[in-house]
Amino acid sequence: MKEAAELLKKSKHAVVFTGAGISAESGVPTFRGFGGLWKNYKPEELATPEAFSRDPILVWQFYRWRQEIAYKANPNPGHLAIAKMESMGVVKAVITQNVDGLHQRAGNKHVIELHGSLWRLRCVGCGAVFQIEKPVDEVPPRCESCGSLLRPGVVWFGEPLPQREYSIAIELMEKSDVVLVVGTSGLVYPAAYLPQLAKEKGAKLIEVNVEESALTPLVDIFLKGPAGEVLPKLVE
Ligand code: BJW
Ligand code: ZN
Repeated sequence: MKEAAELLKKSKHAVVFTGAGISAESGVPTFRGFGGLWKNYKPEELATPEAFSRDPILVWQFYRWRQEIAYKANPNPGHLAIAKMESMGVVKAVITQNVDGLHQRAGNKHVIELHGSLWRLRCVGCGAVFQIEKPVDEVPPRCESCGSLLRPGVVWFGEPLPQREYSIAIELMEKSDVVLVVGTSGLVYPAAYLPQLAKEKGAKLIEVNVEESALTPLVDIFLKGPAGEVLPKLVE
């Protein structure tokens, strides 16, 4: 813990890379593991473009439920510690796989959303993008300008990551000297490739997780425990 805190303090360009585990203590379910969404729901029936064409109402019921959970949730001490690291100038950016918007609500200004957001909708007809603040009222929602279906602005399996976000993330990782990896299984690509890239470019990796992940063999320091307990200790 002390060593990790020192590394962060001395860093010139530290970046945080987060997954669903950072929001677990806010009551937002993770995907894999205990209580994970993919234990009870099949990703191929809910989180692919094919699923959406087949049954947009079913897919939207799932995402409206996820919006409701995220809407009621609040940033936890883990999110707040990361926000403090950014305001102190220790952390330059947060690269997240999460779609819940909790890093922004915690106060982080520089957040790269690799897998999109629950709070953006995109028209499948005209491509218009709508920013929302609350869960959708009706499912499926429709486009104000052309009447086509709106889809959740998230990245489904088989879809490319948003180009701009992905290239900013690569640049940040290449520049980083310390990467703090929090609450991700490291199983989903190409996102999981980013900490590996930083490592190849010479960065030190610190991981916070309740259990070992696919990225653990790569890291220099592994801090075992819930993000909401470990991260506040790092900024003390
Ligand atoms: C705690 C904690 C606490 C718990 N404190 N820790 C290479 C190899 C094999 C397969 C592929 C490959 N490259 C691509 C693929 C295919 C696929 C993929 O990766 N599949 C694997 C699963 C096998 N990838 C894709 O399809 C990607 N697209 C793509 O490759 O496109 C190519 C293409 C190019 C050009 C044209 C067309 C196509 C897209 C992947 C999109 C992933 N989307 C999802 C859903 C987003 C929308 C939604 O939210 O519904 O993103 S899937 C889901 O997984 C979500 C997450 O962001 C992502 C990562 O999960 P995460 O965050 O790591 O969560 P968990 O649940 O896995 O782990 C939680 C962790 O927290 C655990 O470790 C716990 O221990 C820990 N934890 N409590 C700290 N309190
Ligand atoms: Zn439209």
